[in-house]
Amino acid sequence: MPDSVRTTCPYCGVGCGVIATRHDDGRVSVAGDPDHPANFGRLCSKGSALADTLVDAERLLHPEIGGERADWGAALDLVAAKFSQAIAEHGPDSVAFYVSGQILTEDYYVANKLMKGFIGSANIDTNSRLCMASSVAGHRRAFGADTVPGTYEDLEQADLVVLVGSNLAWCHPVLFQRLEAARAARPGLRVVVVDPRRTATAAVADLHLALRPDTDVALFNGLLAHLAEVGKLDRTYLARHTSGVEAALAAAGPADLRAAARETGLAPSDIALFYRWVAETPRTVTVYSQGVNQSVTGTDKVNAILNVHLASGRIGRPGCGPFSVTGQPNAMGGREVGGLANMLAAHMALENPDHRKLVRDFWQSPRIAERPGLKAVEMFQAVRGGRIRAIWIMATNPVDSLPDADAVRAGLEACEFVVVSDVTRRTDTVPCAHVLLPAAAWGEKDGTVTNSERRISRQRAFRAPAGEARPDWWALAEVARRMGHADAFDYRAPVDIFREHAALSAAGNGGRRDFDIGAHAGIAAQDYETLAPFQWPQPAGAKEGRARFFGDGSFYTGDGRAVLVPVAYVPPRTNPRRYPLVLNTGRIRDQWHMMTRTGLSPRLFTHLAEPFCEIHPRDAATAGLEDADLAVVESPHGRALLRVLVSERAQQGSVFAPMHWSGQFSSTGRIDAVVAPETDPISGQPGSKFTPVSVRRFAARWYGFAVMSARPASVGTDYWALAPADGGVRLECAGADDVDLVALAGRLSGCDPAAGLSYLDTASGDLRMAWFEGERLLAAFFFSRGPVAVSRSWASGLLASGALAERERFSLLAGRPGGAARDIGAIVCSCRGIGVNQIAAAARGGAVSVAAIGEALEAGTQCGSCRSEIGAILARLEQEEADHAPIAEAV
Ligand SMILES: Nc1nc2c(c(=O)[nH]1)N[C@H]1C(S)=C(S)[C@@H](COP(=O)(O)OP(=O)(O)OC[C@H]3O[C@@H](n4cnc5c(=O)[nH]c(N)nc54)[C@H](O)[C@@H]3O)O[C@H]1N2
Ligand SMILES: Nc1nc2c(c(=O)[nH]1)N[C@H]1C(S)=C(S)[C@@H](COP(=O)(O)OP(=O)(O)OC[C@H]3O[C@@H](n4cnc5c(=O)[nH]c(N)nc54)[C@H](O)[C@@H]3O)O[C@H]1N2
Ligand code: SF4
Ligand SMILES: [Mo]
Repeated sequence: MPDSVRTTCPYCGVGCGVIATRHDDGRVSVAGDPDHPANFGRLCSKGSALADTLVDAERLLHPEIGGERADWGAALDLVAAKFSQAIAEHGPDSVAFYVSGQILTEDYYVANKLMKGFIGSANIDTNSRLCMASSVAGHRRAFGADTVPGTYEDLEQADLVVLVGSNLAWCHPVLFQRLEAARAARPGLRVVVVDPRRTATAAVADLHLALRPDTDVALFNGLLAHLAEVGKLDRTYLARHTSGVEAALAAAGPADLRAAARETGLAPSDIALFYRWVAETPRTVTVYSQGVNQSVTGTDKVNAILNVHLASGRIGRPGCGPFSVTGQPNAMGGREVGGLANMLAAHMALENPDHRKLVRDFWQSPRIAERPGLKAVEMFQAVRGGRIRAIWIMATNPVDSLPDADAVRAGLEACEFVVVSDVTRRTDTVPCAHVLLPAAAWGEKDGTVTNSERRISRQRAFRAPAGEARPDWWALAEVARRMGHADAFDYRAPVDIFREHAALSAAGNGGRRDFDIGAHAGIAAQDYETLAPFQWPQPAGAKEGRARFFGDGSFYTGDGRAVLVPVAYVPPRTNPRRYPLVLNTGRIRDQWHMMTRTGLSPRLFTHLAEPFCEIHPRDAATAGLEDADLAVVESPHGRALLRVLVSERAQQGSVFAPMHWSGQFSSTGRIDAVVAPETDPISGQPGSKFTPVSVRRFAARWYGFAVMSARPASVGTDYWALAPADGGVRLECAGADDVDLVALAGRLSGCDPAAGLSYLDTASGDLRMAWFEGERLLAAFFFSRGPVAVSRSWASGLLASGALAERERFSLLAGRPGGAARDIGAIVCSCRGIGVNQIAAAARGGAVSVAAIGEALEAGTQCGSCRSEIGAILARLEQEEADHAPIAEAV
């Protein structure tokens, strides 16, 4: 294998090009690919830590049946037999596949073909149901196809970028960097953020509209009405290329700022400013993400946004258009192969008999699914009800990521036959499996992915699969073969599948369907190897892909006109007496979903290392909560125990919790156990951002923080959260009952309680213990009656420091750095490991801008994801300089 391989980042939908280089000592390093048109060499914190995840430690290395090692042949035979048996006894709709936007297009294509064409059911759905389904449904209602019209350059060429329900700075960091670079070059480019929370993205916006949760339709209906009132509708465009404008305007109601302000909770002046900016800016791009999609009114939110763009003719031209950014690396690829239960392959429609015939003829399949299958939430309800008797879960963790997650787990535990394909055994879904199939991971498998701007890029292997891991497409094809479909699944390599997928996209197309990559239908294996990133569509004969759709005003509806869908605003349902707050959930900067991969990188935990809930100071006061307390967040579905972060970033009435903490990293951080399984009636997407909850203080008798050189086999305290650290792990814990803390520390660290150093402050009750092997730290524990006030970065740093001077060893018992040792404070820039205290010191030394901090410390110079936080620290410092107050640890 060559030393350097061009591939694509396996995390977010920006789809950055990555160069992986193997060094002589076997080490792999990664860098951004300067030639990739998504990132031009940039990477974010997660992308640049990819090499840390290439460890075999927790990998699933061979198949297992019933918890015992098995060989591939036996495992595949069993899967085929169990699926065949269920189908024979209970029909094709008694089995299901639940797949993921994190498998490659080739894997996805095979899964969809097997289920829809050969098993004959449409019971294949994907975690994209939790992610993009409302956008898909909205696009199809408006455009007649699931088409993303624009391209990343539009954000750079726009004069106004409106980010709705998108924390772009943390979730699509490289695209955000491109936007920031464009703003720096052209200060006239304005950014508006529509998000109930003051996110890192909102913090740098020209205008932040912190609307009440789920009131977006009121805001955008109001905008449509405003554009009509001030004469900014493009009447020519509307007449030529659209239908439905009158109905949409009627549904939006009269222009009424005060009504919009009442529904959204925003100041009328802020709404007026926003409306004015949109009205006067033809080059407007509206980027939207999960604050829009993950809602019981998600599809209507999408169409309210699309209506504004269609009504003003701002679509399909440079620098303007609606832009749904995708979350997962291959969310788009999954949509292209028809991985959703209500879609057919190649953007064809399951409900269209001509399409069904076309696909069936193309596949030469014995049957074709005739009606939509079960959507994710319904699918797992059917598992629970015993209607699904065999399910194959691939590259997703429904036990953590679906709403009402405890019920999902109970369903899987009761299911007759569960197959899980994953790369790791450390997930909460793995224990539910009867058969475990080890999948080849990023860097070990070949195929293609499509990013948010419809750009198809290659993922390429640069290392041998761990153990007996095999690519997902192979496992699927082997099962298909064993179910009697050998000829149709006779693929030898991913290129065979890609060729077929490309050919199907072109079959009977002739411009009638948006997705057409016919130019690649005959691609040679060698050309697939070197395939450069391209945007679809690229029909047969086209030299290159196309950047934009709809510039010509023709759409994929029956009459070729776009549809403005009338959407009525419906206020969200709450239950203020029992559940006074609304739980909002989402992402943090340095973690990816359930942390199965980012969780392997100590540096990605330096920013935030615990499951938390962000709550407004007034709500905290009402609930009797203080910063760093623990809180029970509860809904009728379940509860979570989380660290409290009191912050004005939260809107009053809302609490925010990250989605990332699974049972692998915490006792009770699984937030989806709390989230309600309410879905959008059109898209079936859950409203993961809106669950009425109660929040109360958890009465802990003791709190602990520890660093240890090895992960304990189990923790078992009421609250705990583990995170890797250089040289070991760090642990937060707490309990409601008094326990023997010395014995607890001994059990967790595996050290003899009598052999360590310890210090008990009888007045405060603080207890500190440390164990050493020679001069090297083995474990240190800090217990306190209240939340433990010890610098986490300092204590964790000592684990990896090797021999400690006597003074440093004793400083552990004092609970703070002694002598010359400096506490760098909480890490802000995880790429360079720069803490808040270092930033503060540099600022006092004269580095008072984000750029100057970058020059002085290199903080914020690699991925740039922390730049808005550095800015916030500088602003706070300036304020505090005035007050002569010391600066606290960030976050
Ligand atoms: N670091 C990181 N990046 C990721 C991922 C990750 O796990 N970690 N996952 C990837 C995936 S799969 C996805 S889907 C994307 C998601 O990317 P985003 O959608 O940007 O991320 P989220 O944090 O889920 O939610 C975005 C925002 O929606 C806001 N919101 C909540 N309710 C409402 C509302 O009613 N209206 C509006 N307007 N906003 C609301 C939330 O406050 C939140 O800030 O991120 C991708 N990128
Ligand atoms: N409350 C709440 N819940 C949410 C969300 C939210 O915002 N709030 N967001 C939702 C969204 S948008 C999404 S996308 C989902 C994400 O949630 P999940 O889909 O559950 O996310 P992951 O934990 O990334 O699961 C991917 C799994 O695939 C494994 N894997 C990685 N590569 C491969 C491979 O090549 N083959 C196989 N077979 N396995 C592989 C990983 O180890 C991991 O276990 O969560 C959803 N749930
Ligand atoms: S922005 Fe970050 S996570 Fe997303 S593709 Fe690029 S490097 Fe990967
Ligand atoms: Mo997602």
